[in-house]
Amino acid sequence: MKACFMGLGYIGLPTAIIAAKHGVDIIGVDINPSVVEQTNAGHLHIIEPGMEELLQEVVKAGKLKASITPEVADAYFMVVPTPFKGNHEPDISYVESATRAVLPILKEGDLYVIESTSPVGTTDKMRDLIFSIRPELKDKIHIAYCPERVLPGNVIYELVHNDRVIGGMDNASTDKAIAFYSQFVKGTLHRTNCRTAEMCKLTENSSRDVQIAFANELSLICDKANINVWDLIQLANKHPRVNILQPGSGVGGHCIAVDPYFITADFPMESKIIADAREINNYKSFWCAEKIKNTMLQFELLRGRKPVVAMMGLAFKPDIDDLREAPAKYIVSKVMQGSNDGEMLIVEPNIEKHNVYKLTEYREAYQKADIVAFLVSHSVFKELPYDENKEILDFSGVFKR
Ligand code: SAJ
Repeated sequence: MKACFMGLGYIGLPTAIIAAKHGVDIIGVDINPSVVEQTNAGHLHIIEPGMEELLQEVVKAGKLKASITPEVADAYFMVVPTPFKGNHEPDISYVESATRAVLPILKEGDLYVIESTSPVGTTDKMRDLIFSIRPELKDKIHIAYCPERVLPGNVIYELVHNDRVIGGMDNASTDKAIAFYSQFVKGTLHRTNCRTAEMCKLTENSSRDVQIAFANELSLICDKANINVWDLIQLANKHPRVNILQPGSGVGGHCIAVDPYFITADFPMESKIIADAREINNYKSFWCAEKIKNTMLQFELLRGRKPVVAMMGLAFKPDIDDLREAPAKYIVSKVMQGSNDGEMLIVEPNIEKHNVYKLTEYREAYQKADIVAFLVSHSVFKELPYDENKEILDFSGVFKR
């Protein structure tokens, strides 16, 4: 079995590596020559614990080879980004160009799968594209949509153990895709059609976004009502059918803050809660920035000097070094914009250097600061002693009980 993975990013590369480890011969394709070069040299260009060792193993064994052009295979996987355009409209142009790149080499009996998070109807569109250019392949190839579900940081485990949803264009396509994934997935492979599988991925991440928005909304209410939101949620969650998530400084990353827009763009009249949740989660970051700025002003008014402010955390969630689409980065830049309100200490214990900010060691920053804003609840922050002499803005629940 030979498989060609189009896209060697955060999902394509780990999936290709795990499939190779389970005996599939892999051609990994990326348009970025540096990614191809690094992959062939056994250097993992993404951040994922334990994955580089596996990459080196499969490259050495000759099971995985990276290239800038696709090669003839038995199965093709589109694992490329689907960002959004200016008005939060999904952009499927990378899926389309990856599909066009494999089109000339597709042959009877092949499997074509889209894994990229995609708006409903994308697989139908790509099927139409394939058959418009290669009409002789009609009913002769297998087409399916199979979204990934892995949590960054825990990919090695989740790629193998999570259940997956597989939506074929027809039963034979679903069978063929299930046969491929069952080579390395131990979780259950659930059968459905393409449109349901596409919507399922969007639903999973929108569901989490809506639940986080509920927690963030509660945090705004509690701030006004002078109630500790962390205590409140803990108590409410003692109810057997209540399970509220945690508020924070906003929702970041490249999935949950993006995918709901793929629903709201296509179904604007029907997706009120999903759209509101996006707004609430975005607003939460703005609110945090305003809260820090106001606390700085108050400090100066009361103490007659400018405060030292510690901004704790830059990553998009706890205990990772991934800063992509991080609310904390937005908050730091918003607070610093046009502000000469004192000394700013920027902290991110999971990275050594940042290309824009000078980083301060977290204990030193905490000790020096008058105002401490916890933007991410990294585990190391939880070991700091609560200091009542400081203004502590605990947006991410570092000191929650
Ligand atoms: N967050 C909160 N409060 C919470 C939980 C999370 O504010 O209670 C914030 C985080 O700090 C972060 C953001 O939400 O900024 C997203 O973090 P996350 O851990 O919820 O999710 P991701 O983006 O790392 O991964 C998600 C996962 N989807 C779901 O849990 C439904 C993962 O399984 C998907 O594979 C991934 O998106 C993806 O690639 O789509």
